Amino acid sequence: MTKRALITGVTGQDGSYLAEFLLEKGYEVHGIKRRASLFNTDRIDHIYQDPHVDNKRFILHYGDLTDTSNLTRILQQVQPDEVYNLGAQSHVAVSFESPEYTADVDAIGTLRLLEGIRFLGLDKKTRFYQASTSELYGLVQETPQKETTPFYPRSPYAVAKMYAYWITVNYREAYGMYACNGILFNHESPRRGETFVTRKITRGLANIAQGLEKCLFMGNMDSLRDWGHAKDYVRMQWMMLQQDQPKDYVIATGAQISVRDFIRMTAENLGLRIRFEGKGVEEKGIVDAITGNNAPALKVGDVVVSVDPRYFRPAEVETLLGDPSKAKRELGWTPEVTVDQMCAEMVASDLLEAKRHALLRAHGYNVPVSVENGS
Ligand code: NDP
Ligand code: GDR
Repeated sequence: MTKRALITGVTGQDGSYLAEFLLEKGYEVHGIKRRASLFNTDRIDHIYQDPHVDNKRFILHYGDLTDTSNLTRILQQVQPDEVYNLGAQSHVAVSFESPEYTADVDAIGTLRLLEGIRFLGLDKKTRFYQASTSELYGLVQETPQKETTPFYPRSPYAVAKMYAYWITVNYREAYGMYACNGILFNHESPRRGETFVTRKITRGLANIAQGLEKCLFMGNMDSLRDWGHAKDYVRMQWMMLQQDQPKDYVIATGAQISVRDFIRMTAENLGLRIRFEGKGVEEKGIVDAITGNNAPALKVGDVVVSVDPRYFRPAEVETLLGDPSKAKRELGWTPEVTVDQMCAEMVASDLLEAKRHALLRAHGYNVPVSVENGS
């Protein structure tokens, strides 16, 4: 029997990789996409299947995590074996601007799905995966963070995700549902949204390398993260739903670098010499990323990476480092892509795009390159 999966957030980074992965495994994949005034299916266009042909295995439904009747109807129609709840207002900085909306989508949206499954009597059939996050650890209480580390959320996003985490546990305990949380640390790819820090860096520096932008403006570059590749992490999402018992797992690489080091890594990939400027930079003696040369004068050809306080958050998560040993031990999962390999892949992809833009410009086409990254 063909298994049927329903993915919320199918148009996002993880949703697109997961849909590909499940299609390869022979699943019938249903995805929920939001109505938007422009096409928002860039990440899944390559797996789109013409609705007019028979036996299609990739089917999209309009929907929204804020809309209970819509979600219930889709659940009833699809009767999924597995639900992957990846949909979310997923940007931490934006959650400070839109805290109520973030709570509605990320917290109550999760409840709407769980309650829909229960209400429709699918609770013994449908397995549920919740996209939980390392942001739950926030102000960290223990390093490295594992499944038993206490939570201390530091943003409206993290607080909303904390509700989602516990309501998932609660439906498992109260109704015996197969429902589990993947506590995923940051994971990236060429499909990462442009306003998350790694993509902002690879895209921004690639644009600078092609003369499309002049300066990269950053927030807190001292932040430390445990970065992995999205492809490795969606494989784990599926593995978590194939076990005898539903359990929660930390998914991470177990290695950590700073935002500043990710900038350095990107610059090295592009062969750029960069210079950090702005508050806090001089005192720390951070001047030249590539040569280690502390010469204060800006040299011709240097790329300036400047601190812009508008990218600082009202409350910051300074450091995250995960301990994935439970996932390794019980599920045999190990990440395959290192942060260096991931960075190189992201740079190659963004450089190709920047070259395309530069070429069009050189031939007189006025192609605007969006540099609005207000987060
Ligand atoms: P993205 O931001 O790339 O994707 C989010 C998806 O959610 C998009 O498809 C988006 O649709 C959709 N969405 C947003 N609001 C709604 C809504 N109101 N109703 C329905 N769908 C909505 O996130 P990622 O793919 O990176 O992350 C997937 C999930 O994992 C998220 O829940 C995120 O919070 C969580 N997570 C991510 C981590 C990471 O490092 N990437 C780490 C830990 C957890 P649209 O395309 O229309 O905007
Ligand atoms: P994060 O990811 O908040 O960890 O949430 P993000 O890439 O946005 O920030 C990581 C760190 O970089 C610092 N930073 C900047 N961040 C952005 N976006 N823009 C900047 O200019 C900038 N300068 C410095 C941030 O302050 C932060 O410390 C991501 C999301 O995918 C969540 O959905 C997910 O739950 C967590 O990862 C795990």
